[in-house]
Amino acid sequence: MRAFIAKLTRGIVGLSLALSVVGVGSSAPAVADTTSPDLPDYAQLVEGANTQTWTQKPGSTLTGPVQVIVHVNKAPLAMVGKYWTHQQRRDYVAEIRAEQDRLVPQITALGGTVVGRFAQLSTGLAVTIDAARVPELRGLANVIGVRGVANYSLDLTETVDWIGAGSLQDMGITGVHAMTGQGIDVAVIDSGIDYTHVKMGGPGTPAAYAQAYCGNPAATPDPTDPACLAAAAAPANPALFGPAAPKVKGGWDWVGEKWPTFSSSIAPDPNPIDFEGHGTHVADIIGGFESAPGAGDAGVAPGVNIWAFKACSAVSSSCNGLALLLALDDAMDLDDSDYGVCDPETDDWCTTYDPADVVNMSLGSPYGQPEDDLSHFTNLATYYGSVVVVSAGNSGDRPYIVGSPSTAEGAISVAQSTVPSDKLYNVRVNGAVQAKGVLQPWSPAITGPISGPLQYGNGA
Ligand SMILES: [Ca+2]
Ligand SMILES: [Ca+2]
Ligand SMILES: [Ca+2]
Repeated sequence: MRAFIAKLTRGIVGLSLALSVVGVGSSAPAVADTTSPDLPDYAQLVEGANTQTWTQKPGSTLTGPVQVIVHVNKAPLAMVGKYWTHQQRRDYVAEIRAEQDRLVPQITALGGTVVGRFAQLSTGLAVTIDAARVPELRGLANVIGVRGVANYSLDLTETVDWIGAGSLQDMGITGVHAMTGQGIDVAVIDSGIDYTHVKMGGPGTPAAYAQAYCGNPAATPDPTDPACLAAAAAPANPALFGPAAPKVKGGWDWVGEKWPTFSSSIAPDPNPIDFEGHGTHVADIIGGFESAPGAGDAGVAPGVNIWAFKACSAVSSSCNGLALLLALDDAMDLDDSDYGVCDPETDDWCTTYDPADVVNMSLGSPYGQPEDDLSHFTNLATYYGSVVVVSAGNSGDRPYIVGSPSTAEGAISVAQSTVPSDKLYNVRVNGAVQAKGVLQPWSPAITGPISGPLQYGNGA
């Protein structure tokens, strides 16, 4: 938690500095834009998606620690601040923080622990608390919703040329109009990114990765090695990660290195280096460079800037629900100017309104439900101006299987596609049951009858 607190503290320190400098000239935050037909009143929005969850059932007998988001009746920046000045936004973040600070002792008195705060997509608090106390949490003044935090699992799709991206890249248009995604900021919320990879503009050597992950080019990367854990949580090499890096321009690790295998809680740090691998693969598909000139293996949009927000485990295929929410909130202010990290008046690289142009989440939870905060955050992020792309899932062709948050109204839900070389085989079991089986291009060729024990999904 140390780095997490350090980041919040960094914001708070910056805030107090800016407030002390401004004084007379500061104006009150502008009135919320009420002319938009896209979203209802914020309280309605939260309550409307909150009517059927376990957190509201009066007879719930759940006990034991649960993680929840406590929503406050105050619209987040994504709903009100799109056209505000830097100072208006900073003032509003201070208002949000004050309201959150007012609630903290009340939550603590109920036995809860605050484990995260939001401002961009929610004004609420993430809280760990005994499930039996949730109704009391709901009853606190100015609290409009309490929802459980769900974890998600990683999905992966594999095709670039099949979707026509190669044709766009080959149209021969160069310069600022090149069809490569040049200048577009894409936030990849995933298992982190190996920014030493050659496709991310790094050296592309095992030694460079070992240096980044373990602090020693001769080390064998190992997520149980204390030296690796320390290096993977320390600030990254700015030549490979940050504004001066060739591809991965910034981000944050909202989950840390140990969850869930070696620790039950997240431990955010400033270094989203990937160990699991999924996030690097996804980032490469989105915007990887060619591995060598003329190699022809660039990603869909090799001109984009990539931002690495790590919310999925380094050591399993799970994504932490709270880390996902914190990551999506973080991606709405890429340079953290709303928290005082930079000032558009004095820093020419700093931008008042800079949500990621595109947010990618190749992850989900099957049978997606709307009463889910990641769906709620996704809708607000699209309202704010981001295009949010989420995988539909890898769970096959079944009714209602599509996962959240891809089921959010604002998300672009992307399902796996089969390429033309796929073959469809009928599988007949004892002559009575017939099912369809798909061989992927990488499957071994069938040379004769297949036989073996019949295994059901439930392990029987
Ligand atoms: Ca890390
Ligand atoms: Ca941010
Ligand atoms: Ca900003």
